[in-house]
Amino acid sequence: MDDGFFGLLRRRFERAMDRPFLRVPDGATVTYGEMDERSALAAGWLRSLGVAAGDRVVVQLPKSVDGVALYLGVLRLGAVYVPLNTAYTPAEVEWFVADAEPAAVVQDAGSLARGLDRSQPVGGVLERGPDDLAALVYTSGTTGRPKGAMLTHHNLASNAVTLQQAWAFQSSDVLLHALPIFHVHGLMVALHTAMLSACEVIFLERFDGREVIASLPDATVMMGVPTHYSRLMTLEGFDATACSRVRLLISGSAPMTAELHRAVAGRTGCSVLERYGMSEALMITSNPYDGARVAGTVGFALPGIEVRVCTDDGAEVEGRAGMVQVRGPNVGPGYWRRSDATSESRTTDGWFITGDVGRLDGAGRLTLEGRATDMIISGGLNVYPVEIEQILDAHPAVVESAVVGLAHPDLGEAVTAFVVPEPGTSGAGDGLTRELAGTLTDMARFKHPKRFVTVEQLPRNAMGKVLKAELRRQYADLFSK
Ligand code: MLC
Repeated sequence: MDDGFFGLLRRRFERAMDRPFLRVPDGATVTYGEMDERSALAAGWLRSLGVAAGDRVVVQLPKSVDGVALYLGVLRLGAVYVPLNTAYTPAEVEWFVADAEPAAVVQDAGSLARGLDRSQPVGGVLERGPDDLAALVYTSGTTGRPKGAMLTHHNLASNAVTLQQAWAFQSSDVLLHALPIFHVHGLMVALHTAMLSACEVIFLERFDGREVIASLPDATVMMGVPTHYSRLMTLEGFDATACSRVRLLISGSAPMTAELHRAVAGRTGCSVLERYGMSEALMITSNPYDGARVAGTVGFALPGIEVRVCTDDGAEVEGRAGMVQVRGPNVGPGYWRRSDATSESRTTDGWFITGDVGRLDGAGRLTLEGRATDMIISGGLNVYPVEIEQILDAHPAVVESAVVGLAHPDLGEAVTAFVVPEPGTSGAGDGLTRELAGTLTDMARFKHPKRFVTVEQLPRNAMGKVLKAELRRQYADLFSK
């Protein structure tokens, strides 16, 4: 037993109590010492609500300093953090709560602030073993039923230490943070690395291109999804002068096109460092800090982590496309209460099957080439077509539907629904579209199709399987017109 991931952070904080941690938009700064105290209050508040070690705490809150304190309070108490996208609807949250069976659900920032102000701090750090759960991060699945990816204290700690070293984080860094903190990227890549370095974080409530550009001159590092960079490219002021202190622009959560990579370098003088990861395995590969960052590739396996590419029959290949598999201290123990999904995601010799298709070159550099599943990544958020198709197909005016991701200049991929209306359906146009959009109200807005296209039939192969690749090819320019 040891004191887990929070213990590791705490030992770092102890040497940095007076140092600034979060700089918030009104200019105020929260020091590491203040955050330490606030997290002790959060642990006390949770304890007063009956939360004990091992219990899940579901959190759906706007990004805030108290939200960070709550996360650290959960870890400090040895409980399990379950972050939810603020866009999830009450019906979606209900599902997650039923699955996670939490001891507490925190959705109200006001109650959290009052709770912290009144609680008795828990100053110590509860003992935790490396294999104890620290977080459950929900991801949807190919069946449309979300799964909670389990992450242990050891997963979090090992990945944070690896990233801090790989990206040369120092206490003198200033990280520009405009990501949400309910996902791995904003929480476990950005904040963990910063906290482990005890550096300062410019903590923006959300991504706003102008605000980011106004903050850039103080920053040494920024992390974002490709959509953040493509939005910055549409604005004046995203240039080498704004980036004069920046030593590192990092991109992840979705593929960055080689074109965008080159455009950012041309404007700012910074070669974006693209890295690759996922909720189930945190960060897996990264382009080098020292060395060529090759546009369109996600770099090399991080130290201590192994990546291989295998064909369907399990043969390991180099220079050819296959399924990307990973093994290492970053890989979580599986899906919460889903031993079926856990074993499906492992090879018999214990590697985690990512679901991404990629190619390794002779030097070990990975290029991603697609996905084995039809998952869509829209603006850095994963969307599973089946979830939407099931609802559309249930509508009486719909024979069948197919949801695909089409290239989109802002979102990377945009959710697009192809719908075959029942013969004789009068409004196979706007009327039907409005009606169908209305059936999706229990689903977070970011998953809603950006476009509905009515078609007479869906393309199929000889086996009757819908050819989504064919739809993607035929309608490739839908969003660029
Ligand atoms: C918002 N909207 C989206 C969307 N985000 N639609 C599709 N895809 C998205 N990603 C929609 C809203 O539903 C709303 O629609 C409208 O856009 C305006 O909402 P908003 O909240 O004002 O949007 P905006 O602030 O512009 O957000 C866009 C964004 C944001 C790209 C800045 O989505 C974002 O920060 N994405 C990053 C996600 C992230 O952190 N991913 C990491 C996953 S971890 P309407 O119809 O209601 O008007 C992971 C592992 C790893 O993948 O390796 O990192």
